[in-house]
Amino acid sequence: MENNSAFSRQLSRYISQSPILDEWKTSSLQLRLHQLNDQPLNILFAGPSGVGKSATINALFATEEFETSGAEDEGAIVRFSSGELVLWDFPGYRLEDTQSAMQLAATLSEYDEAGKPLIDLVVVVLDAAQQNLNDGYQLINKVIAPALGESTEQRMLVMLNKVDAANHSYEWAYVNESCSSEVEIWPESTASLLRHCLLRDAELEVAPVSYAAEFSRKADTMRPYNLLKVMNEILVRLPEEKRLTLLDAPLNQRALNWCDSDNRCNYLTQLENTLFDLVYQDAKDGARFGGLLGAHKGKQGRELGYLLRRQLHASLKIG
Ligand SMILES: Nc1nc2c(ncn2[C@@H]2O[C@H](COP(=O)(O)OP(=O)(O)OP(=O)(O)O)[C@@H](O)[C@H]2O)c(=O)[nH]1
Ligand SMILES: [Mg+2]
Repeated sequence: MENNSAFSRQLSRYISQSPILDEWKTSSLQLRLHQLNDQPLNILFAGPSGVGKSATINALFATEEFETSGAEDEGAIVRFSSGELVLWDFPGYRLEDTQSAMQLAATLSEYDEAGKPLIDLVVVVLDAAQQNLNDGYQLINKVIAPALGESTEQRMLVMLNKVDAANHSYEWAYVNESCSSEVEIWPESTASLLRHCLLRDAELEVAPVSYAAEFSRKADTMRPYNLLKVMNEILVRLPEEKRLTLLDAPLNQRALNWCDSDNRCNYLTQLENTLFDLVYQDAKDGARFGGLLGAHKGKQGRELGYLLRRQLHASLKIG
């Protein structure tokens, strides 16, 4: 089935079947996809207990299709693997737990056979609804930043989960099934505070992303909020050659999983652009012309844009 095929495999099939792409373009695109294929990618999720690390992984990916290890032992690191992607779900961090801090620091200091850092990205999840973010803050400041050193800003993403629970006084706007803009007022001020403190204490320029892995509604529906924004933030922090590995893993295809956002930007367009630039070398911002992905590169660029969107939308089960 189309939706279950790995992103790059299906895209490669579309490219070879396209009547519009000429022989030269077809082979250069296939070569590029080949270069991007099978690149190992490790993403580690860390944060205090109960902040929603596992919920975030489950919102992003169809984890039931992943191989799991470590889940049988309580308090152990759980690893989800699919193809070349490994997601590390670290147990909840507590300030006084020096052993788990040492285990995390040691993992972040590991190198692969090629001499590159084993962990490509650390996603720090914090609970925006919590009054006290000290555990999470110290985790960044005392454990992660010292272990990542100069690469901290590139290799760490800070995310504020549970925006739905953070602002207790706001009312869910049911009009058009969309979130009221106040939903982010409290998380946004928390994000600013975190940003200020990390700059002051660790000279780190970090912009936390607010989202909800499980946005709870009054009605019985529950779906994530700002998940495409999260996906973009993860993708742009990965080494270029590893980005396709993320899309090749089975993504969550629950209905409307990717649709709710703060609408400050068209996050789907952003994702399409990043992917287009990755596959069609020398392209910038999706080479859009008249809003059409790839059209600035002529007929063949437009065709790749069309094929890429088709497969991306199938992978996310949208549109
Ligand atoms: N309201 C709300 N609840 C959430 C959200 N995300 C997760 N939760 C709930 O928060 C609780 C903890 O989520 P988990 O994913 O188990 O948290 P965790 O960080 O993996 O916790 P540990 O594995 O114990 O460290 C669960 O009851 C989730 O249903 C969210 O966006 N909004
Ligand atoms: Mg968990």
